[in-house]
Amino acid sequence: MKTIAIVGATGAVGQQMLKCLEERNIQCNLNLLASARSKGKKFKFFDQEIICEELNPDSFKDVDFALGATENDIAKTWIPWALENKVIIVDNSSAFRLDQDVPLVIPEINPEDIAKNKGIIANPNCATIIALVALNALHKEFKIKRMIVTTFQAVSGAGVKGIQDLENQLKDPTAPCNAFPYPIAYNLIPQIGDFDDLGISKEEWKLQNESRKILHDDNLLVNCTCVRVPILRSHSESITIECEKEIDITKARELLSSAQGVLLKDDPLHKQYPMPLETTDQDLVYVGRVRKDISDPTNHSLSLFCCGDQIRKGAATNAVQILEKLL
Ligand code: 11C
Repeated sequence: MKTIAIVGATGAVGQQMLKCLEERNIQCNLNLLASARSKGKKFKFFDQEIICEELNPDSFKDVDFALGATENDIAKTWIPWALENKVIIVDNSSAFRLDQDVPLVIPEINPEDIAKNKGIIANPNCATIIALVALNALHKEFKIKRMIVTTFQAVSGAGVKGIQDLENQLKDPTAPCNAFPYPIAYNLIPQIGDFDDLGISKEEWKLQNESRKILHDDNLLVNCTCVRVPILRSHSESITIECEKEIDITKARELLSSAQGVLLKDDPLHKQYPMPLETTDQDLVYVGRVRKDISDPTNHSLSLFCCGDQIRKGAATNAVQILEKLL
């Protein structure tokens, strides 16, 4: 039986990885690794009780695969330890995503890239995963040249602290902000990550650079505004695409209705469209509000709205799907 380690096992994504392994019936020897603070915490996995251990250079001696759910600086510390022990790593941090030797994979889109790994496979950013799962079938048919995206990102993207900030501030709007620069309850914040000289945030650059890598298209144009909203764990995105081929809306809906990982919920006259409350704690990306971009008289553009669970498909589920391919 293979030995799998979850590194960062006690965080929101690490805990979801554990649940995903169980849900998908991945039987294994499981090692749970985290900081000294979490050493000794106990978690259930199938019918076993697993005790969390402190991450250290010897943690990877008998490990075959590691799922990484740590911040970049921690990932940069432990991943070399794991590589020395020939562990294959699926890492959810952004530390190695754009490295040439590191495939960046959404299993519905570019599973073939997994085979090019040299020990690390990177899991993309959650907003990127949700957008590209929604767009993949359209890209294959119409060839997207340009994307204009506005995201509405859940507080879970900032981890357990983000969830706690929202829950506390909904009860008491003066409760402190630990994960965000401003209160998030009854508010929204048009900043995710630091800005550069162009006024573009790190999260907005990720959407461009990661999408180019996953779709193997360095010319893809992406303009994005990332916004944090007071929603617990589903990201939503309003997307307009401009394509090489003329858009056939009926064909677009047909493609979306059978696209892998997508649930088409698109009947606006009956108030049927994706919403983050409904996409919480499940693995599909819901797509709706599919329509012509009426500002493009050439009929090469289309707009849609999509939602997906940030902790699941945006992070843990995608990583576990990659692991399944490796297994
Ligand atoms: C957020 N998307 O919602 C971020 C969290 O690159 O994996 C994930 C950051 C990343 O805050």
